[in-house]
Parts: sequence; C-alpha cells; structure tokens
Amino acid sequence: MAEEAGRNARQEPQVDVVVVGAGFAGLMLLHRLREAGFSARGFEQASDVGGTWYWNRYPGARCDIPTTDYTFGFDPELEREWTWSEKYATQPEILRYLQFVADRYDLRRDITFDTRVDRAEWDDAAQLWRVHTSGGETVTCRSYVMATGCLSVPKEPEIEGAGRFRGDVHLTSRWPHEGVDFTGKRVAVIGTGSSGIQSIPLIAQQAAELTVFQRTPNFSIPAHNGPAPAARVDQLRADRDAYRESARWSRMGVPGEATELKGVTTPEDVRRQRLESAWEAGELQVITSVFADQGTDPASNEIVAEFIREKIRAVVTDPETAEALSPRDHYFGTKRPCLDTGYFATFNLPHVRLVDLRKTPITTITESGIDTAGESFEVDAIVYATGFDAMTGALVGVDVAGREGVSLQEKWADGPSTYLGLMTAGFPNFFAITGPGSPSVLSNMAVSIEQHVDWVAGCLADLRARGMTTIEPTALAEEGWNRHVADCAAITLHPTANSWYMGANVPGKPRVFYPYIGGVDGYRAAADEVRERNYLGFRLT
Ligand code: FAD
Ligand code: N01
Repeated sequence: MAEEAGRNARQEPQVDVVVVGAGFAGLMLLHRLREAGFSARGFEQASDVGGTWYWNRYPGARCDIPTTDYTFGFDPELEREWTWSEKYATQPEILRYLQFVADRYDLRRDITFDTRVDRAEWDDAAQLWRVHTSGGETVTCRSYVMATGCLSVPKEPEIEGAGRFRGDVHLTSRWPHEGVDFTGKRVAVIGTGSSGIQSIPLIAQQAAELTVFQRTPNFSIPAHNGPAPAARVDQLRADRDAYRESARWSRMGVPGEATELKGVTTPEDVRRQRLESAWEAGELQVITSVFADQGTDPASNEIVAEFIREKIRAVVTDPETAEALSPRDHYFGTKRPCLDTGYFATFNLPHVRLVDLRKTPITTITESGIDTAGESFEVDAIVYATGFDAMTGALVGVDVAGREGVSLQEKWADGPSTYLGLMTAGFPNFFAITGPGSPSVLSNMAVSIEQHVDWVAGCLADLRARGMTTIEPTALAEEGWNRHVADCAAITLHPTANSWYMGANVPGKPRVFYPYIGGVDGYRAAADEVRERNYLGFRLT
C-alpha cells in the first residue's frame, strides 16, 4: 500500500541527471549519459571546462603521469585526433585538450558555467533531487552526480596575520589567467608539495630574491621531460586496445612490470641498478615499485629514501641546505612524491634561500612580509602553494541533504563513509566520481575516472532497463567496504604520515586514510563483481 502511494507520488524530474563539475570526470560523464539517451545538465563554477587544468595555471604546472597514459582512452577516434607534444604536458596543453574534448562531443551546450551548486536535497516522496545553484535556479533530477574533483578546494593558509599582507598574494591553485611577472620582485613561496616544487624553479628564474618557506621536505625525482617515452609509445602504436586494457588492470592505472624483489634481500648491485634505472625513468609508477615491499617494510623503504637523499646531497652544494631538503620524517611514498625539473639545483642559486620552518616556524605574516621565530623577511609577493582540502572538501562543501534531511556533513563528521567510493547510504541516486574509498588520487586519475564514469552510466542504464527508480547502498555493505579500505591501508606505511591522504593537512579534519589503496585492478574487479551480482550490497527500488 505504502509502496503504491509512494509510486503515485513519484514525480518526473526536469532532467535525468545533474552533473556538477566540468573537468575530466564531468566531461566524460556528460558524453556517456548523452550516448545512453539520458537528459543531463552540468554546472561548473569556473567560466569554462578543464577543472584542475582550468584553475592551476602557476608557472611549471604539468601532469606527473606520462601523457601516453594521462589521457582519455575510451574512444579510439578521439585518440587518433590528438597528439601530445611531451612526456609531461604543460597545463595550457592539457587545458587545450579538455577544450578539444568538449568541442569534439559538443558538451558545452549542456553546461552552465560560472555557476556553483550550493545545495541539494533528496525529496523522498517525489523520488528526485532538488539541486540549487548560485544563479538562483533549482533543477530537479533523478540522479545527482558530483564530479567535483579530489583536489579542487584550496586549503586555507591558516597562518596568523595572512590577511594583513599588503603586497601581492597568489594561490597556485587560483593563478591569474594573465600570468604573473615576478621580475625584480622579492618573492616568498610557502609550501613544498608538488605545486611548490614545480613552480619554485621557474619563479626563481624571474624573481630578484626568492625565499622558500618549507615545513616538510618532500621526496622528488627528476621528471626527465622530453618526448613521450619510446617504450610506451611503441606499445601503444603496436596495440592501443591491449595497452589501455593493461592500464585498466594495473595497480596504478599505468602499465608496468610488477616485481617480487624485496628491498633488504636483493643484492646490493641489483638494488643499485634498479634504483638508478628508476631515477632515469622519471616516472612515479616506476620509483614507487622498485621493490615489492617498499610500501610496507620500513627497512626496504629506507633503501629507496636514502638513495633519493644521496641524490639531493649530490646536487645541493651547501650541506646544511641539502640536509634541510632531505625528508626524514615520513616514509617514501606516504606523502605524494613529486617529479621536478631542476628543483634541488635551484637552491644553489645565490638569490634563492630555504627557510626551514621546523627550526624557525612562521610566527606571523605582517603588512610587508613574513616573521619567523628567527628572522623577519620583507617581500613584495607571497605565493601560497599550501594544497587542498582533498577528497572530501568539494563534496561536503555543498549542503547535501539525503533521506530525512540528514546532511552529508553530519554523516561524514568522523570521516567519509562510502560503498566503493561511489555512493553513501541514506543518499539515494547520489554518486561521487573518484570519491573517498576509491583508488582516485593513488592512481592515474584518467583511468580511475573512466572506470567510475562507466560504472555510473552503466548502473543508470541498468536501472532504467529494469524499470527501477532508485539505488542506494545498504548500511552493511558500506560498513564492510569502509573496513576493507581501512584494513588495506593499515598493512602499509601510509597511515604513519601527516599527509593529505590522511586528512592531516587540514586542522580538525578527521584522520582516516581517504583513498583506497587496494589498487586500480583490485578495485575494478570488486566494482565489476558487484554489478555482475545484481548490484550486491545495493538496494534497488
Ligand atoms: P577536477 O578537475 O578537479 O574538476 C572538478 C570541477 O568541479 C572543478 O572545475 C570545480 O570548479 C568544479 N566544482 C567543484 N565543486 C563545485 C560546485 N559545488 N559547483 C560547481 N562546480 C564545482 N592526476 C593524475 O592522475 N595525473 C597527474 O599528472 C595529475 N596532475 C595534477 C596536477 C595538479 C596541479 C593538480 C591539482 C592535480 C593533478 N592531478 C593529477 C589530479 C587531478 O585533479 C585529476 O587528474 C583530474 O584532473 C581530476 O578531474 P575531475 O574532473 O575529477 O576533477
Ligand atoms: O599541495 P600539498 P600541492 N605553513 O598538500 C605546506 C597533486 N598535484 O598543491 O607537508 C607552512 O602536497 C605543506 O607542508 P606539510 C598531487 O597529487 C600534482 O603541492 O603539510 N606550510 C606542503 O609542503 C599533490 O600531492 C602535481 O608540512 C604549509 C605544501 O604546503 C596534490 O595535488 C602538481 C602550511 C602543500 O603541499 C597537492 O599538491 C600539483 C602552513 N600553514 C599538485 N600549510 C603534479 O606534479 C601547508 N603547507 C602533477
């Protein structure tokens, strides 16, 4: 009876699906939905497509997964029409690629730009979502997908006095479109993660003085940028489909050889040879898999870590600076390692200086510079390369209310809870692309995004074919997946680090391991099996 009444109250939405975000994920999803015959509207707070590659225009911004792999693989025609110019493409080139994709599939006509989704609530009687935008519009849809990115919400600087500075202030993740000319300027960069490490060598080329404020030194290896790696290009040319398929079933979303060698028991000469060739390869996928146990055994990890420190000492001429740049407070790989072009050598330049905030923390930012416990620095510009509220920032940044008005913020107050990183109980027909609990940021995101998009589009088509209206995980399945995500992390060294993977970079953020570390291959197998077994762990109505 109740079900009958419910069915009668069901309303037709304005569109089948609302997609928030127009980066890699939102663009491909809009395309897939259209192909499957669904109506969809996209909303994007930026003025154009691109996501990460729209916002992060700082000098030196590039991908760190080779372009042979950091690219859409779902359409062979698309691949034939686009050629990347380098192993690691620049931000402008990747942005042009995503604009090309939007044009190629005529996607912009479904996207409303300069418009933020602020709020969304599930109407249980009508069986639909009401999505509210900053433009004052309310759109109803049966399914609501947040393709809002894992690294799209800049973290607050949280430094005393940050608002007082009278000079120029720039965030790497919100860089001005017209660029910034630092010629003749005294510049401070705060932060030495990937964004800092990519931008510092180029800022140093312009600035009169550059002071780098480092809280945690990071592991970085040379990118050896240039033409795309011949071995990968040859494999792709020989059999594109096989190459893409092997990426889908690899650990990181990049084809590569797995090793069974363990660090400690490998003879010294073999160790050295493997490390040197990983150094030469300049690929994250290679340096993170020199030894099978480097992510789990501290002794094995130390072999890789010390090899990188040795390389830093060989480049940086001042021993004190070299030591300050050498990571010792976290295991290699437990904070995202970086690829660089001339980063460590930059500190040999006479106008570049490193300030070790572990020894002399920032006490305050003043009107004219930065005060540390040891010294005052007068600067003309401050660059914040201080990172993101990763993985959950964009999701809980929207006021999303599920069944009985429960908000996502409330439900996730102690950390995110998902089934497969895709959905969360109490929020029917609400999907996240590369959500917490999925491989996402631990992988080549292009491959992980394609997997999620195809799963979601396939799921919506399955529901339609069966005459079903809603899908939602059971609390039991979600609990099981959360435990599995935590268990997989617990056998690695990852939880020991103060990383953004652990939420440690944002004060007050729950400390859990946010992504799924079981691998792109293991994850895909699980997601496929759930679908094949009639959406095991989901309730369909
Ligand atoms: P995004 O590209 O982040 O797009 C999400 C979009 O959603 C944004 O445009 C945002 O404005 C919009 N949005 C968010 N919330 C709202 C809202 N409420 N309303 C409206 N719009 C909203 N990954 C790799 O695999 N390899 C790399 O080499 C690599 N390099 C990177 C370099 C940088 C500098 C950064 C920051 C990240 C990098 N990443 C890399 C990760 C990168 O984020 C992903 O590869 C990928 O671009 C993510 O695409 P996406 O569509 O999921 O999210
Ligand atoms: O951010 P981060 P990011 N006072 O969080 C420091 C991807 N990406 O933008 O480590 C002083 O890594 C902070 O110090 P600590 C990639 O996945 C890829 O650089 O917290 N310092 C750290 O040094 C990457 O991992 C590329 O102690 C403060 C830095 O700021 C992710 O995006 C390029 C501070 C932040 O580093 C994020 O990278 C760029 C404070 N209050 C990004 N707060 C590629 O190469 C923070 N810091 C493809």
